[in-house]
Amino acid sequence: MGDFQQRRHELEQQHAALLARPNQPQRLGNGLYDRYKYPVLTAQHVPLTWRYDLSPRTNPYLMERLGVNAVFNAGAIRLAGRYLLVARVEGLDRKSFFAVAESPNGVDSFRFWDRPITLPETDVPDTNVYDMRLTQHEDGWIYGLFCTERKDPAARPGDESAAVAQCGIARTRDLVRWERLPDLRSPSAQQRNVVLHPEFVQGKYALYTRPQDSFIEAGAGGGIGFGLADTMENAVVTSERIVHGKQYHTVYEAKNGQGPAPLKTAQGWLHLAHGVRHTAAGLRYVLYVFMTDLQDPSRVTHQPGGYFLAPEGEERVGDVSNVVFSNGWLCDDDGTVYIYYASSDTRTHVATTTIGQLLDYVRHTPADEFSSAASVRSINALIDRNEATEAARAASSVYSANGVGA
Ligand code: M1P
Repeated sequence: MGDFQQRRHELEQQHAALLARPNQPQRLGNGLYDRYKYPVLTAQHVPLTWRYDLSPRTNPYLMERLGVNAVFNAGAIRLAGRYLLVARVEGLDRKSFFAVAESPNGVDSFRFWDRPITLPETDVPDTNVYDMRLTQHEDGWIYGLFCTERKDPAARPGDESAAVAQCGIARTRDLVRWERLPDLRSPSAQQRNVVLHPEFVQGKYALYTRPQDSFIEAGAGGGIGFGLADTMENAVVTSERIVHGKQYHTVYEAKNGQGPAPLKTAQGWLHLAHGVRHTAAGLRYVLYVFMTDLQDPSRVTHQPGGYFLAPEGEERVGDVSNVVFSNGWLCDDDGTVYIYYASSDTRTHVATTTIGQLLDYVRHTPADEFSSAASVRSINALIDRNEATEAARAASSVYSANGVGA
């Protein structure tokens, strides 16, 4: 076999082995969820045909021609029994695009469909698109809401980083053919992390928003907002109300944003969100969970203190280090929940839990009471309860050791 054919063979073998690699839950987690050993999607999962020119005539060195930098921030949906992710694939040129990857079980063997999504553009073409949230809406459509980024037309000459972020909207029935709708209009200068609620609220489309004053800073109006729109075909939110705001000395002090569309349970809507805080090493992104009222999904009913999931080990390092971010989760009929989260804007992971565990977590985890003294009171209350439990256990073992009650 010539060098070209040998190299091609080895690349194909390596790619096939990666896609076939079984994943396993890590042992003895925190009881909230099981993290899995391997990322479910990385740049190396992207098909060779997207990256290499496979002709020995035009690519005699078998070079990667269109390399991929990262695969992260994936929307998720269960469709006709399939586990599907709409991943953010970022090329070496820094442009992101969307691509569907499918798995038979939700935790491994994710394989990209043959081609990336061809997303129609609006009259004002996007420079970059990313972070799609998928919502299977009760109107029958699957909506993909994503961030569309364009250079700021008001940027000073020479300022090549000022940008405008808005909420792009597309809809589909099969994730293959997409209809692009006009971008969301809202009272805020910029928007990111906008998510469509799966049901009508007061007969209207309900949107979680994240108003921001500028491209990076959420600014004065930050937080998870909520607004209603009459239609998605020309979506306008005229009034946005902050339902979960940023707050001093919490894991969401700098900014926060709704993750995927919330999951409906008998007790309320479960929400996954990201919170951002300042550190001397830069911003730190973690995930947190809260629950809202079944009838009024904008009313927070339960808010456990602190974070739910934070970057660990190799997750802490990547293009934008110390970040976990999630815009995709899904729930099986048996109540298993698959949380797809990205680490450090580089790769995509899965953690599994159940609706039962999440409900227990939101209902029984103490809230943040916003001071060190209050945290110590919560710990002491827990120790008191544990001592009482231990005392009861010791009394019952003496009781049975004495043969009483046998
Ligand atoms: O780099 C971390 C994340 O930063 C942005 O999120 P937010 O708007 O909340 O700061 C997004 O660009 C996201 O894609 C990215 O993962």
